[in-house]
Amino acid sequence: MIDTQTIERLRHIGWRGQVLPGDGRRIARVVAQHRAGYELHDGEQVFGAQPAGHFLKRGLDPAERPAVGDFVEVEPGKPPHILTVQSRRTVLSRAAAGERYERQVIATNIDYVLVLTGLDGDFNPARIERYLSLVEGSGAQPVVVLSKPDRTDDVEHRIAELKARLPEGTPIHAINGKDPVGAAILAAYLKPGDSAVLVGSSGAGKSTLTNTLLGSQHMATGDVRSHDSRGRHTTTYRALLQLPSGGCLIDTPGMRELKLTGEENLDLFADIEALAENCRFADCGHGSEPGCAVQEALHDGELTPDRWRNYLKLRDEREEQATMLESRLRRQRGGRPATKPHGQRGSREKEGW
Ligand SMILES: Nc1nc2c(ncn2[C@@H]2O[C@H](COP(=O)(O)OP(=O)(O)O)[C@@H](O)[C@H]2O)c(=O)[nH]1
Ligand SMILES: [Mg+2]
Ligand SMILES: [Zn+2]
Repeated sequence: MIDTQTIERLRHIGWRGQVLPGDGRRIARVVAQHRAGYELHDGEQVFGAQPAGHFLKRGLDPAERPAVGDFVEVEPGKPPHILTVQSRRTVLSRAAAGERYERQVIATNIDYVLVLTGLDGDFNPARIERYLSLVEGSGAQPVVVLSKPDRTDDVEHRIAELKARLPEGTPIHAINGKDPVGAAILAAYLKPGDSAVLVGSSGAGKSTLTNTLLGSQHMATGDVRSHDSRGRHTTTYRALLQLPSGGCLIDTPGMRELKLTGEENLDLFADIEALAENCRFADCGHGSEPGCAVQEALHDGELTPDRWRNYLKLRDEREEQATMLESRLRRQRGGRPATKPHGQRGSREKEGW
């Protein structure tokens, strides 16, 4: 169905589709997910909706359920029901903490991932690399945003450190989250129809920056419902917000653990992988072997020990997660569970941040 007005409206909330569904269904975007259901935006108004029964089936990969950022087809009714999730342009996900392998969708249909890190005690290049590894698999572009530049006198040095460490061309901006003039530089990633998601530790300044970007529309962050089913007053948290710039911004709660999903390719460390090709022995363990190109680069200062350690850690984690993902997929296909090729790895180290 072609309905230019509706299509135009949907463009405002980041829809890139061409054809509307028939059958009286409408398209809307998931702006929040609550225990009690979803909040959707159709470019004009926000309304609550329930997932159709097939989304609640046991054994369904949680990553297939509607998530913030999704465009969904909705069947009108009281309440309206989400029937299908339209195919996702990009998906940022992580693996859930814990023993069982489970992918968790952070946000979908996003163009940019704003990786926010405070320039105070929060600053941690290895964690930024972890975020960038997850972003690599998402299809979205990473942007490093350093908040709280007023909390250190080391801004230039830290930017230089990151520039040397991260892939060339990765945008890096230092922005005081409370300063609208400084935050305006992010407009380049929030053009009309664009969507960006803010990720970073709790306390990094995501909500502060979101409010600054919202400017006079500040109040739109919290809608007060007159009553819920119990008659209490509740505040509805909305994750996806339309900004005055025309873009959509998704704020996320701080995530303590950001496990790789196993689908990453770690292009971020391509230079280290290329380096290791130059070791004298094909099976070099990069320890005390003679002719080890890695040890040489570490010795020359070309490779920092911190980045090398982080690479090894992320590489092992990705491998372990990929094995779990593989066996999960095999089980879904009805085959027998795969046994781990590496035997049981004892360590289930938790991130200390
Ligand atoms: N000095 C300074 N404080 C900031 C900045 N950005 C955020 N904050 C403060 O950091 C704290 C946590 O911010 P918040 O936005 O809630 O972080 P979130 O958990 O990532 O959403 C608040 O007290 C903010 O006022 C900044 O650029 N400079
Ligand atoms: Mg917050
Ligand atoms: Zn080596």
